[in-house]
Amino acid sequence: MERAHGFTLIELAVAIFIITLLLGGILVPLSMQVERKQISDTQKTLDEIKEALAGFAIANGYLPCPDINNDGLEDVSLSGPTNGKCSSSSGSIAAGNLPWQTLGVANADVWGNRFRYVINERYAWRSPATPVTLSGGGTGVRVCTAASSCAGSALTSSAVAAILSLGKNGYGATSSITGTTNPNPASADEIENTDNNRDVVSRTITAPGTPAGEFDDIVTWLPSYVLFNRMVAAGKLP
Ligand SMILES: [Ca+2]
Ligand SMILES: [Ca+2]
Repeated sequence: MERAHGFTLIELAVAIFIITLLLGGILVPLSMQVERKQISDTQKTLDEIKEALAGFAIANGYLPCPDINNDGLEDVSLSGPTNGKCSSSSGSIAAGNLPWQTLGVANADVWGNRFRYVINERYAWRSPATPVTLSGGGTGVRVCTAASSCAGSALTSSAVAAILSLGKNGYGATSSITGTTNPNPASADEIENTDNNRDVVSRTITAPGTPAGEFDDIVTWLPSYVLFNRMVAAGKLP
């Protein structure tokens, strides 16, 4: 009598084990690929926003103020001693969310959170009539690679503005979906990017629990000389 050929239980178990290993090998890089795409899409959007900011300055002679009430429109003080200055002004810096509607750009990053916007407030003044001058002025936005030594690791100390996505974890960001603020960040470098002062951290992404601490913010900035160049080319400066 001939025995029917087929898989024994052990053979089946081995086959399933191998298939599981193969699937795992495919699926992990896939999720990594999606994340990489989300990050590069965000960088592209940040570059577009930077172009829109330069265009806004060419059209108006000043940059927009941050949005602080989540309606997408810049918030400018229209009376009193701060008349014509940003509502979010603190010292020489104004910080809040990107006024996406004022600029006509994306209203959120790929994770559904508003972009943050930190500006040397001098460039957003409505008075004097020409706040952007070749001599600059005020205290610039400082971009560095570590909050603990921002002066010593500065990439620039004179940026006109910085635009940030608070990354996949979105800590400290305003959610475009709920309109509320997400949980606050825990690491020093991510806290630096939500604390409304002139310092902004831009560095490589690191996971929670690593020596450098959790960091997934994506940052770009508008250097003063790039803005001057655009405005001179457009005949709006000097
Ligand atoms: Ca607003
Ligand atoms: Ca900061």
